[in-house]
Amino acid sequence: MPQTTAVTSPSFPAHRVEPDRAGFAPAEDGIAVVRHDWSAEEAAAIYHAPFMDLLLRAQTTHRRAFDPNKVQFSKLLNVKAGGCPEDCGYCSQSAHHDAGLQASKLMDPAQVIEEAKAAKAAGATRYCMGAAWRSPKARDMAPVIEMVKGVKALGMETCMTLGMLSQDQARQLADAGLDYYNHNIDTSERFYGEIVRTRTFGDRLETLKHVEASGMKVCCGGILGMGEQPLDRVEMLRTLANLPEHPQSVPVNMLIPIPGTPLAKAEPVDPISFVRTIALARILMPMSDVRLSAGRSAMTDEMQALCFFAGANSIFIGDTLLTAANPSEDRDHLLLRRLGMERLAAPDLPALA
Ligand code: SAM
Ligand code: DTB
Ligand code: SF4
Repeated sequence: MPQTTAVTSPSFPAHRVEPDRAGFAPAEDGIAVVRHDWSAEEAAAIYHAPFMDLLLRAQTTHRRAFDPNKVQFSKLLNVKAGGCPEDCGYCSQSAHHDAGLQASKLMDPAQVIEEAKAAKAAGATRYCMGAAWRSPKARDMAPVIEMVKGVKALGMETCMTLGMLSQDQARQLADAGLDYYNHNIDTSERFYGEIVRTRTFGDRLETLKHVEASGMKVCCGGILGMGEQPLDRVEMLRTLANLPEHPQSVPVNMLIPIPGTPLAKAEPVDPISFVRTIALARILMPMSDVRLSAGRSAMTDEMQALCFFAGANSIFIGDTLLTAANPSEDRDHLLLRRLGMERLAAPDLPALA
């Protein structure tokens, strides 16, 4: 019998139910069962299940904890572009590749706060600031902390992705009020070395431990379409689901192939396999936000709709991610309107007009 912890959403009464053999409570129990002991066989069986069974199960799981017609909006800002010493094969910002990107210095915090105001006006409830660093230097901490405090003062949730963090740096960011730290494992442990050679999978887990210990929420996911096998997608998600705490936010990116990077000519991922991965993330981590992240510009509306049905409940809004394109505000609003979906409003933000 797998170990389970019953976790309820605010709208459901707290009670404990026995999961079925695959670890799921019957749908009518209205409860999300959070497990940390998924076996490789179980996770692979879910990923490879008949598509209709998989989607129904993912959507049923989703409804136990979330309003299925609401989507959370996050906005990204690259606060320090390019010149990164890491060699991540997908990234336009690595100094190892020639993607033609102009490197920049760390932005002025006042300017970042102005940009955040515009994002809030566009409906974003979370502001995510990224820097192309292996890890922040001591002198970077003061301006970064000023950014966190300024953006939080606008009533937005804050997220940062600055590379590896020491325990002390994680504590400083937590003390400044940073809500989330994004640090992706990107793929399975066995495939990781094919994509990144300047750090290890273990290095990533080490930073995640520091983030978790600091009390910040963890945002951790990966990328599909880098030449990985289905097993790598399953194992990536199983690694996250078997952590002592599930990441509160799980971004699933579809590779944006960037000319000049080693993955510029990677074979695109099959959309059905992408949706399967979203569904698996939702099923393995029933209480976590699953973000349909990079790559939406290359997705059809129908593919995005299937991703929402499979349990994705968050997107990045705005024309630009960090360096690459994202769908326009108009396209996103039209899509959500066609689907009868709405932005998830933060308690202190007005509903979308
Ligand atoms: N330097 C920090 C780090 O790597 O931790 C943060 C920035 S990094 C750009 C954040 C994440 O964006 C990566 O871990 C990867 O998952 C995703 N990403 C980067 N380039 C991408 C691309 N071309 N297509 C899809 N996702 C990408
Ligand atoms: C994540 O998983 N995806 C975001 C965020 N975390 C930082 C970044 C996507 C980057 C896409 C490529 C680019 O804009 O350069
Ligand atoms: Fe640097 Fe992050 Fe890009 Fe890797 S993904 S090269 S660490 S900016």
